[in-house]
Amino acid sequence: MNRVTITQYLTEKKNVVDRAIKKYFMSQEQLFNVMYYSVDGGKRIRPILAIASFESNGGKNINEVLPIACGLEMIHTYSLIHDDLPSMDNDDFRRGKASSHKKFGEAMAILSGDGLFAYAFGLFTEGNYLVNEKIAVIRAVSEVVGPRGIVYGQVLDITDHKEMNPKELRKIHLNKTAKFIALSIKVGAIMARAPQKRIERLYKTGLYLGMLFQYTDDILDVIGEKEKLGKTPQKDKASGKLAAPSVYGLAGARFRAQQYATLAKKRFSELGAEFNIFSQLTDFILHRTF
Ligand code: GRG
Repeated sequence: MNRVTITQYLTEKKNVVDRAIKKYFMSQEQLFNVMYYSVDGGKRIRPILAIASFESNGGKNINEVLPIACGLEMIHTYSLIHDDLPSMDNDDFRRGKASSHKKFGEAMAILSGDGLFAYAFGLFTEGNYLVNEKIAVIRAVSEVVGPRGIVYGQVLDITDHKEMNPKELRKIHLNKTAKFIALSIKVGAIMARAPQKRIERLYKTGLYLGMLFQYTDDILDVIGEKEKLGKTPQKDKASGKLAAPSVYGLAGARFRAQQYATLAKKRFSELGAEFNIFSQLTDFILHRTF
């Protein structure tokens, strides 16, 4: 698949996810409008990874994984809303528009994040099929979106770092980003009833992809454009955050991103031709500009 077709693949899947998500926000309640305001406009990388994994693992009926993919996006969006709050990263701009607290006030922003987090768990249990798989999904999700995953990553991220420490940087990247990316691939495999060994291999390989994702995020923070990114660049240096370019320099960060991509692609290719799409996704993430 060349660059045009991977773009087509991403567009197609994003449209499927966008349509599915919209159906969960038909309520005219103000809270639902506030939640949907933030959910709307993301790249949908995590749900797309879940769907790609489901299909690569032989899953046929996309409707079995779609509610779970949407739930992942809701949890991801909650984390962005809370990350943007004045007490956290304090950012007024997200997904190409005013961030939630800027538009609706801090209290509504916090509550909309809380609402999205809880709403997601309802989606993980939607329908009376694959009940055991859904329990495994909920277990995996709760491990990654809690105090041993993104919440821990956020705690490390807001901590004052006195020195440029590669070990600490790796811990932050792993917890705030890589585990969630790997989780997205894992839940697709669980829902496709993949063998346990492959689910574990996919999770481990997903961690490389997740590290790559955060490296490119850090690099784009230095070289990216606000309009294209849909968020404020040049924030890491301004806020004294530990990020790949501050630890390794821009060239060093690019080199390490390339290494993570190579590792990820090697592992994905070992899984067989059904997983080719993951090598294409890896290249896309390595070269992304938004
Ligand atoms: C639990 C409050 C709380 C936060 C924890 C770590 C974290 C979650 C939030 C920090 C936000 C952040 C910088 C996370 C790193 C992951 C990342 C690169 C997010 C941006 O994801 P994209 O690029 O964004 O997929 P879109 O908007 O396209 O979905």
